[in-house]
Amino acid sequence: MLLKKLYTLVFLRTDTAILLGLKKRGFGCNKWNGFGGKIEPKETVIEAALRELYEECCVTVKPENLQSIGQLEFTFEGDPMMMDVRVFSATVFEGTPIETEEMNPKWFPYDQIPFKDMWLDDALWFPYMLKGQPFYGKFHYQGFDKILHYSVEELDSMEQFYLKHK
Ligand code: 8OG
Repeated sequence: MLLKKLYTLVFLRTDTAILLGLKKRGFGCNKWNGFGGKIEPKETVIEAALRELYEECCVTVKPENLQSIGQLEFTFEGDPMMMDVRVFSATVFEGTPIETEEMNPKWFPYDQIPFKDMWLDDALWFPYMLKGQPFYGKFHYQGFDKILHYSVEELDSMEQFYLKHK
């Protein structure tokens, strides 16, 4: 049986750049990524996304300014746990990103995204996110450095996707 754990992942964007954070500890340490983490009991996905964003870079986003843009599912050879990652983006936010115990934030122009220092799969689904195309990606890893197989599907909307996958 496949077990499932929910995670959030938030990207702040401007017209010219995307905010990434260099993860300083734990899973994905030393990789650039968006801001997010596990959902706590009794929290909604949106609440968790906003809490993690604030904890990791001290930026606030109003729930209505959080755009649901994708879902990612990660499985690892020999591991029954599936990571179900809900991806969001926001262009309206308050505060200046600052370094925290978990992340060191930095703005990257869109043509300078550091894919070689990010999760391998990111290069495969970032193009959808960057053009605002809702997506559903599935990646099956062997270890953390090899993708055995994957798919990325374009969706009409995330709302329709979640209605079908309830
Ligand atoms: O709580 P923790 O920091 O361990 O949560 C992991 C975060 O990393 C969470 O935001 C989801 C995110 N994440 C993965 N796998 C991948 C991946 O392959 N690519 C990206 N961009 N983020 C990932 O868990």
